[in-house]
Amino acid sequence: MKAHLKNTDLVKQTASILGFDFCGIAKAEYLNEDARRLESWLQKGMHGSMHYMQNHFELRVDPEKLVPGAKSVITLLINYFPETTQADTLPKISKYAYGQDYHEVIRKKLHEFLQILKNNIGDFNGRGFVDSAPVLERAWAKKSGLGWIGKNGNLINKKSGSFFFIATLITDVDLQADDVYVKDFCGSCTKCIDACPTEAILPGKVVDGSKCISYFTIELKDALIPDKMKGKFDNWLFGCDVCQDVCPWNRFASPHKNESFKPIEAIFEFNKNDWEELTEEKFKIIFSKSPIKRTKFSGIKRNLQFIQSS
Ligand code: B12
Ligand code: SF4
Ligand code: SF4
Repeated sequence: MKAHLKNTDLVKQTASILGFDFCGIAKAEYLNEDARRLESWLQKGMHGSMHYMQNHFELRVDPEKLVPGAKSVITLLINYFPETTQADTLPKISKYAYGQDYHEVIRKKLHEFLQILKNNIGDFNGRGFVDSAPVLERAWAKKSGLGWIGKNGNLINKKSGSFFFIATLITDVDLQADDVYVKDFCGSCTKCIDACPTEAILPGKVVDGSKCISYFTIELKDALIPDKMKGKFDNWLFGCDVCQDVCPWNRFASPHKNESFKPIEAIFEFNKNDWEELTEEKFKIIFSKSPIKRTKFSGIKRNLQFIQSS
């Protein structure tokens, strides 16, 4: 068997052994169209106060800048759709934050991934990323045939919907790319646009980050949520799942079996009073391994106050 086919098999097998649900491969190349979309998004200020999005433009659109000699981009999806969801009366937490912090869980897996590949192939240049690096993860997932970008901006897989984390491995190993062509199955549906509480979903698959509840409740640091958003948060305390919950393709979502994403008890137990009475010390203990720590204790208190005053 030719070396690149043998290595491609190894990549796909390793992904499955390490518990990734889908694995796709794309040829590493400059992301022309995505660069234009990103540029226009930034120019319109849709990143709000997420200043990190303005940095490293060239790294985001050119894999060669992150890994010199890059030949292949491997995209890995990992399901986080839970078996049960919160009771309707509780302050809402986005499903991705029910369990342990995915950054840490996936980072460990990516490290193991690279180690397994190196043990078999020999040394090569390769770097794994999940969420926090200047990489257009959705664009690579689309390019490697794992799904299409929905009108709600999310990567949607026809078999399983959109409740997936995306991880990216860029390498100078030559691999067989997957078929890029994946049809867009949104059709004439507009459910996500109609349901978005803050009208953050614009035509042309553009999501105005600066209007998204996820931005206000997680990314907006040390600032108050603007009054004009009052009455629009529909009890979301951390993140927002509305545009995914209404998406017909998420009827095909099946519960994950990942122990690390098992919900922590507080998510299903804390009502408004419990959140209100929560002290900083307890917050730090209960959420020490949770993605919720990103917004810090002060962020959670601000969000709580905001939804209570709405
Ligand atoms: C900044 C950010 C946010 C911001 C801004 C959102 C946004 N629209 O960009 C905020 C805080 C609002 C946010 C919210 C959420 N996020 Co977020 N976020 C990111 C981050 C760090 C960067 C995204 C980015 O580069 N945005 C800039 C815009 C311009 O790029 P983009 O949305 O990725 O779209 C690109 C492509 O999709 C492409 N594209 C779109 N349509 C088309 C059509 C064609 C024809 C072509 C060629 C290209 C194309 O163009 C864009 C530029 O390349 C990524 C991680 C990463 N490094 O990629 C996670 C990420 C996108 N987020 C993720 C998640 C899970 C969420 C939430 C669901 C969390 C939640 N429940 O609260 C929400 C969903 C909101 C939404 N509807 O988009 C996941 C997405 C998983 C998936 N299945 O798609 C990611 C990949 C994190 C991860 N590693 O798993 N997020
Ligand atoms: S996550 Fe919520 S606020 Fe953000 S685009 Fe989707 S529905 Fe709108
Ligand atoms: S709700 Fe409809 S329009 Fe929105 S992403 Fe899903 S299929 Fe596409």
